[in-house]
Amino acid sequence: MKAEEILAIKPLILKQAQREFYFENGYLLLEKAINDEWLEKLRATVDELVEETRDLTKSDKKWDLEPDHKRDAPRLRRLSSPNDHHPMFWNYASGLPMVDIVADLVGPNVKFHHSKLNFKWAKGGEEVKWHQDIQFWPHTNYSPLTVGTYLYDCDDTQGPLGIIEGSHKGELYNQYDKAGKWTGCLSDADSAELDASKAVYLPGPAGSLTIHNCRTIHGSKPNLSNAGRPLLLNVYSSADAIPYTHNPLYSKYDQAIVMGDRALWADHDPRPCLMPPDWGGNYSSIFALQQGEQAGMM
Ligand SMILES: O=C(O)CCC(=O)C(=O)O
Repeated sequence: MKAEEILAIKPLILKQAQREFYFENGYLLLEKAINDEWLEKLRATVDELVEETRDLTKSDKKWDLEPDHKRDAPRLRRLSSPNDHHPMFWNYASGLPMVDIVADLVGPNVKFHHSKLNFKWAKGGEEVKWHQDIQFWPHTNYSPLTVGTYLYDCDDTQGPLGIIEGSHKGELYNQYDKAGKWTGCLSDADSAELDASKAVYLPGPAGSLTIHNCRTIHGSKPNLSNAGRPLLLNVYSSADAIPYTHNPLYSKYDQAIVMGDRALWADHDPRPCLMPPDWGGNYSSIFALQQGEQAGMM
């Protein structure tokens, strides 16, 4: 669906001005949109799952560990596809208020794509360099968006999500290096050219949502503070956006309709999209990739 068509439908939960802001700027911050009941359930689920990482010594398809992860001091970068690992996460991602919020931005037929929980552990949680998402998982249109949920308060020192305002209307960048290796981020030269005055960081109290469009340039600084920054990320699209490459974080819920109906017709945006490598089920996480730990990407 086109932005004008979505905006013409009465919103379920967002204010019209918030929807207009999203389409104009490519992002939205909804402070304290999620209540304490949800937060408590999600936090308890995370704590339960983190316990199982104590015996791990290397990253796998589920857990991305920081290099100095230890039994008595876990340091995690990412839990991939949390929705596949505990029903609480999927209840949250496919329930209210989440699906109403997303429907107000992609239209009444909403499809799920993938999820991840980025921890950004205290005292060193790693940087995510400026990048755009859609080159990782191209779709026939640019409706896909990512909703981030701050499970705890996140201030400026904890590496909140940052975005380049309005960049969803600009170009899609080449996320391969000169040797043809996928880097998953803008080159240093391209990053240096970005308009720094358009960089907006999105700290927020627990239960706040960050929403960014799949074309929006975004990233985050390292977390050098004493408190972690678990950010639960869920990706959705309009049902008429059809992926045409392998899902790098494949989920059993990939393509699940969480509101409305499946699309009978694909909607095509004429703007071209850079193709990712053939993931072949090999992707682990953007942290491993950007830190140069992931081999065989081309
Ligand atoms: O966790 C973050 O700060 C950003 C994550 C992100 O951009 C991604 O995983 O694509």
